[in-house]
Parts: sequence; structure tokens; C-alpha cells
Amino acid sequence: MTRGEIVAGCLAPHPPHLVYAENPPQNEPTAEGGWEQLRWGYERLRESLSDIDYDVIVVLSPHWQTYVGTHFLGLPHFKNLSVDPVFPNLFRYNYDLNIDVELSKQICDKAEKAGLTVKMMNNPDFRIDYGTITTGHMFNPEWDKPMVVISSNRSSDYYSVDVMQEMMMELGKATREAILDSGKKAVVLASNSLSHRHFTTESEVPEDMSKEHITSHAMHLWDMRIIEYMRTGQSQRIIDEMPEFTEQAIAESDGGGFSWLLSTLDIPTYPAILHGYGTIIGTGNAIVEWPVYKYKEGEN
Ligand code: 2X7
Ligand code: FE2
Repeated sequence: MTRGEIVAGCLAPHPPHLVYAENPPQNEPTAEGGWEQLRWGYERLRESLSDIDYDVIVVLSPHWQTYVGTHFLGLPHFKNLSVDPVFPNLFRYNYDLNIDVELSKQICDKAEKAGLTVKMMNNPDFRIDYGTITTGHMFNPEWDKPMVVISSNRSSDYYSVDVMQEMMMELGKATREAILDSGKKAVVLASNSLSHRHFTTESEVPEDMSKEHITSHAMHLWDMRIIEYMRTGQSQRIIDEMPEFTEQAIAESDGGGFSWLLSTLDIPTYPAILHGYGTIIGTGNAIVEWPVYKYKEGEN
């Protein structure tokens, strides 16, 4: 069998406002636009990968929170209504999602062999979280590729960011090895915002962009620092500073996706492409692509 490969990795944030502002037929509420900088960023990401061939999208979402180990969606098909618990006024999305169960199981088995606690999620009535769906929609609005969906084991809450990161580095290695063994071509997505301190009240018109800005200068400085590391191939510095970043910027990297992503990519030293940055209710969000396809992945 030919060796599989990771063709690209992306930071692909999931504020439901992005889907709301797009007005797709699957979402019930309607908007007058908003958050264009980020939505154009997703357009650029999709365009950048439009000629790249791949079989499966692998995503880790911080809003599927599991406290005993890492879980994987384990049935071929999920169809239901997903409602954001905080923003039901913005996100009521009818999803229809296909899962690559074979690859999910392969990653799950590799992770178990590495000593992680894992579980396949086989409940057909399980509601998929809005993080997975928003990232899934913004990355691939046609929903024409199967996905592997990985939960966020909340070890940063239960232990610490350092313990979380160690576990996510292992999960990333297991994910990578399973993809290479599978013979498939995969895109890996970490679904998370950067700085995550948000406003506590919503403006009357949620898409009123005159109200949108970062919550503080300190959050801005952290976001720019991490973006600069990504753009200059300094992934190891991100890993090294992850505990401080996560704690000081209340970053959504607490869910483990960012550490997992960098580990699946083998801590890349080449520059990532920044497709867009913008704030959503004060949080910092970057759309970033690591173009692995330019660097001959899978030949090692
Ligand atoms: O889940 C989110 C998020 N990460 C950031 C901003 C707004 C809403 O939801
Ligand atoms: Fe979130």
C-alpha cells in the first residue's frame, strides 16, 4: 500500500458568528453579513487548497469536551440539528456529516497503544458540537469529504496546560502515524480561536461591526506574537510558550487542538500562510495554513 500523507494542516477557528454571517441554507437565523475579514480569510484558505487532492478532513474541536480520555465519532453518518448553547439566536444548523470510521478507529487504536485513554463514540443520537460544524462548514461548505472528529480531553482543567500538552503531543504523533499507515491523504484542522477573552454582552445587532474589536491590548500582543511565530516557522517556540499563552490570553488552546496540530505536522519549521485575522465578540481568530504539500510529506 502507498504511504498516506498529511497534505496540509490548518488553524480553522469556529465562532458560530461566521456561519451566521454566511447565511447558508442549513442555518435558521439570518444576518446582514459581518466578520468579513475572517470570512474572506476562509475563502482564501479554500482557494489555496482547491487544487490539492485529499481524502479526509481530521478535526479536533474544543467544544466536544470529554473528561475521561479522547473520544472519536464512530458511526458513518450523523444528521441532526446543532444549536449553540450560548448563541441559539445565531446558530441553529441542520447538519449532515459523513465519518471515515476506518481511519477514526486506526487513530484511536494507535493512541491507545501509546498509552492514552480513548473511546469510540457510537451513540447514533449524539449531537455534534458547533465547533466541529462551524469549522467543517467554513472549510468545506459542500460537505463532500468524510471527516474524522476528535474530542477535546479537558486535561488542562483536570491537571494543567503542561500535562494537556504532553498528552496532545502523543495524540498528534498517533494521529500522524495512523494517517501515514492508512494510505490516505488527510488535511488536519485545529478548530480554535487564539486569545479568548470575550465580551459579556451582545450588541443589539450582533453583526454590527462598529462594536467589534479585541478585548485588550494584552490580548492583541499575544495574538500577534503567536502569529509571528507561525509565519516564521517557529513552532517549537509556540509549544514552549503554550502554557503562558494559554493562561495569560485565556486562549482556546486550552482544548489541546493547537498542540495536537503542531505535533501531527511534526513541529513544522517552514512558514505558515496567514489567510486572515479578526476578532469575534472580542476574541482573536487566525486562519492559518501549513502547506505541507510544498514540503514533500510522507517521504520520510
Ligand atoms: O466558540 C466560540 C469562540 N471560540 C469564540 C468566539 C465566540 C463564540 O464562540
Ligand atoms: Fe470556541
